[in-house]
Amino acid sequence: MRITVLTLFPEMIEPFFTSSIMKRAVEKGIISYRIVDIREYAEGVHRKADDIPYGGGAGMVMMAAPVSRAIEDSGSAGRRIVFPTPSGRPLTECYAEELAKEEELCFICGHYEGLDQRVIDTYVTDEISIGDYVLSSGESAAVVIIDAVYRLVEGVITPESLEDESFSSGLLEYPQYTRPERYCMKSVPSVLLSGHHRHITEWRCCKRLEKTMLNRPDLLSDASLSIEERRTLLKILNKDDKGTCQRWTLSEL
Ligand code: 6GU
Repeated sequence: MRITVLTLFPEMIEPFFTSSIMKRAVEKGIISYRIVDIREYAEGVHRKADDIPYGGGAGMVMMAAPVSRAIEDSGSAGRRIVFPTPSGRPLTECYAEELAKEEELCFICGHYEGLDQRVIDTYVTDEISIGDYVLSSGESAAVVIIDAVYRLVEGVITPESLEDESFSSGLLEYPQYTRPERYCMKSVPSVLLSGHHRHITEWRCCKRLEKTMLNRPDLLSDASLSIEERRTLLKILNKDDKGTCQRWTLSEL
């Protein structure tokens, strides 16, 4: 996958591509990237890339011309072009999977109050929001979107790592532990030391349901739960599968 990032602040983007798993993906040749400084396409001695909004209001708007020139010059016109914005379509794992199929992705990082709508109308294929809050810059949102997408590209991480994780089944992840067995008076749950694979699977299933119920109850209605998972969920909810209340304690989980 080839990733192009258009930005007024290249120094905010570069470290992401030269660190950790992304660094390895770039070295392996699975991902290639290009960071384009929009200011290089701005005119005048001051290389002005933003101006006041028509109709009044606070803040500055990124000008159409420098951004358009950067898009055209990078050969991204007509490709999938993402504009991270709080007023975009919400990013989900499913959306990330769709973007991961692309050979080429371009990101325009907005700053100030926004980007001239004519650039969006002409070039942008995807306006994406990463959540219901406002960030001061599009760069951090672009990095979040790129991270969610590139890791799904074949060869970046092992298929086993993707299999069990949050959202892939519609549920959140179970807790993980590593050595030592005791740390600060806290022990690793004994089931994980038992070597009993069925019990471990059941415990993890239970924890995923419990965590999802506590942190993201909205996900449960959409998750396709097996009969066994439904039974476990009912048990967590303190009921048996006939809806009768049972006595149950936290330590059983
Ligand atoms: Cl994509 N950009 C900005 N600036 N703020 C956001 C966002 C994006 N998504 C949520 N908040």
